[in-house]
Amino acid sequence: MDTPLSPLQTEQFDHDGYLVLKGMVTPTACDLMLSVAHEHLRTAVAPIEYEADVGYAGAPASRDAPGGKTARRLRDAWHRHACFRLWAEDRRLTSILRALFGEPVCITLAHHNCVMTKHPDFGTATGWHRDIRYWSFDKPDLVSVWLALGPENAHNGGLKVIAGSHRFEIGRHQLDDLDFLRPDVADNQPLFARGVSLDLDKGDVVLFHSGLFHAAGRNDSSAVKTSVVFAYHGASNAPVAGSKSALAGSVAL
Ligand SMILES: O=C(O)CCC(=O)C(=O)O
Repeated sequence: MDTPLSPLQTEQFDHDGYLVLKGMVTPTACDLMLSVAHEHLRTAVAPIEYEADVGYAGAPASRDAPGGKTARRLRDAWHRHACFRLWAEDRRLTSILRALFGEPVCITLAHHNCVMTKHPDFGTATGWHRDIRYWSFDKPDLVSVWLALGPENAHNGGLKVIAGSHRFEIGRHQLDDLDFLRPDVADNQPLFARGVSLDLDKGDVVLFHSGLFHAAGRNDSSAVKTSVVFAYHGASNAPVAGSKSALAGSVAL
């Protein structure tokens, strides 16, 4: 694709730190990914990260507690099934990322690389954070790619974002030990007030910069919410030697 994004879309991504691409993935491709995810959830195909492992507020205390085996992430989507890999290396997507990074791109096999689920029971909310907390790279400059396999909104725990927050200077006192924005800090209140919920339909894709603050609520619907999430970096942006990002490896696309 010669011009994968319009100048306006490129400007939106730079300015807001995120960009929604409506209907990028066909319902057929989404349904295949959904059916594989459901089967892997049903038969508990490893590796799985459970709500109890994530340990967010309200999560079951252990895997043996009620709801402790509620899946949060079907990890390693890249190796899990070809349908996820096909999406991760979709030429339309990689040309967009190449244009945004201004160089060839790699996918990191460290966080995210997963199918993310949010269950009505025991699925927990996620506080405001920047995804860069998951990785160690020379530059804090990755892009997460979130594919909605069904509707996502404020009711079922969809993403909320603070536009432009990838450029905000944040003081250490605003963050907790895990780099979440502290709900009790006065300086954070104007940031929270700027948060908006994204309304996504099946096949919609959100690209967001690893510096963008985002969060998500609980799932108050009756259906599991399922999304596929990968992250990418420019080929010249190397993982820090010895870090989890380096150990997990990246694949050049
Ligand atoms: O679905 C959620 O709760 C938010 C997920 C998220 O932002 C993350 O895991 O980094």
